[in-house]
Amino acid sequence: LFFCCLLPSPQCVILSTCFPYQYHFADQSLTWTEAQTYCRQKHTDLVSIRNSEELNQLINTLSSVGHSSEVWIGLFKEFDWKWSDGFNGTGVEYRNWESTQPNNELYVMNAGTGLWWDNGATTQFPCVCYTALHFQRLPVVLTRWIGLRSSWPRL
Ligand SMILES: [Ca+2]
Repeated sequence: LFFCCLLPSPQCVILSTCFPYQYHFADQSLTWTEAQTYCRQKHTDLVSIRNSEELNQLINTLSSVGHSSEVWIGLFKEFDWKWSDGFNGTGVEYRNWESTQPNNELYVMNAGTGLWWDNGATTQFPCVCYTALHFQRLPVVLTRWIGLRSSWPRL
């Protein structure tokens, strides 16, 4: 789980565990490029997966809607593997290939097992999109309490 730090300051506290993205399952058969267009219109983009937590969240999202087979994710090949949303930070190299994959195709599908397969441009699957969640600020009372505590003298 991610620890969400709500105040980017020395007084930052870890309030709770949470997950920074909301995943949306789109139950219609689309090619990867159609799925990308759909996700960009309806949400933020096709989902990026950068670690096992996010992969688990993807699988949980699918099981919560009773879907246990293939979905497109945001990974595609343009010389190198890239994420549809342009993500290029920590975890950009995370992969969960099935042992025989990739085999020189362009677009990546997450199977019901959580393993990844590359596929061609005409293959159709449902997809998973995401939106980033925006966390609310700390309540004023809690912010004040943190401010007070930081002014306590050292013992
Ligand atoms: Ca393949």
